[in-house]
Amino acid sequence: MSTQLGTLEELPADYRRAMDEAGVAPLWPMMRNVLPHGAPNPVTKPSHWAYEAVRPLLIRAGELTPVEKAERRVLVLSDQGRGVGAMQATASIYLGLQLLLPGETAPAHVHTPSAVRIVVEGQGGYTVVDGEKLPMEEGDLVLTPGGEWHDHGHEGTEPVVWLDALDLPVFVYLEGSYATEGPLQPQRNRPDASEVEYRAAGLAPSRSAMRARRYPMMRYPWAKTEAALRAMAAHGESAELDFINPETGEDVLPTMGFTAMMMHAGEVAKPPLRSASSAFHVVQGRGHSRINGEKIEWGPKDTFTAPVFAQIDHYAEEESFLIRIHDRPLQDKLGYYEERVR
Ligand code: GTQ
Repeated sequence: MSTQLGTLEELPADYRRAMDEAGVAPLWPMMRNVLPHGAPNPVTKPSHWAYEAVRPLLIRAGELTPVEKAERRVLVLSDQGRGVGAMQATASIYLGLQLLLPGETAPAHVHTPSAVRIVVEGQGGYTVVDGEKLPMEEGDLVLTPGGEWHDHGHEGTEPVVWLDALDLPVFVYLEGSYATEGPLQPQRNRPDASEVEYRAAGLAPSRSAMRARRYPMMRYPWAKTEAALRAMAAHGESAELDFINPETGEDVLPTMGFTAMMMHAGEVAKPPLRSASSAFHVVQGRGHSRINGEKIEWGPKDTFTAPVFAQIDHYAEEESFLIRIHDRPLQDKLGYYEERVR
């Protein structure tokens, strides 16, 4: 039913020159580029980063570039559809692997984009957010929401690596991305809120005594996440839990959402087609996924991505735990998040 739209070549040369000079262009030859029929036409391609391939390069970065010369010592995971150097893993999600060596600190700064760290390996790392010292253990999710000061440190003896997920591409696109630098923060002498204030599901600090913070919980310890997934999956098939703000029940950040998934060995998961893009980080386990027909074989600590509306089949060859990073919260706010049955 779609009519063939006119092309640029059909138009007389003098008219095209005159439009150029006037700084205008006809919409109709470009219409389907920006408004394709039925579904978007993503630039993003399924991409996969094997941790065993990236880790040696990260360790070498530790030898070549002192943290003082890097501010953040990060290797950026670039979407294959955009090419190496692209600061996008999907249209809206930036991913990087960050290395901190024993005794190092990464200076305090604050920026407009929000970040989440997913700890990949090592012990003794920590992030200070708005004065609160957050320990970083493998699989932990640590938030540094936009507008909150944060610095990183390392009190252990082996390298610490984490995966950074930022909504940086959105802020760059909006010409809203910038940072301010400052001195390392004094640390509050108390355990983080996940340990003392929101330790048990269904309990929160008494309303009479508290001034609710916008981001009340900054760390989601993996030990608790894994225990919750195991309890759920013990009574059925695969389990998936959303990470939420314990005060509002909403997503942990304005633009990015996170889930924890558990699949039993031999299990297959076929989620609906989603308008959100996604990245998967393998906390533990091994398997493969077919993303739009492309096979990605994944192992522990690997990361892979799927474009919007991708057909995704996961096969767990071993018991597997994945963290899914997605941009549904942003799409919800823009009013177009959608799922399609397959
Ligand atoms: O740790 O604050 O991967 O500001 C990119 C930008 C990490 C960070 C990144 C950042 C950070």
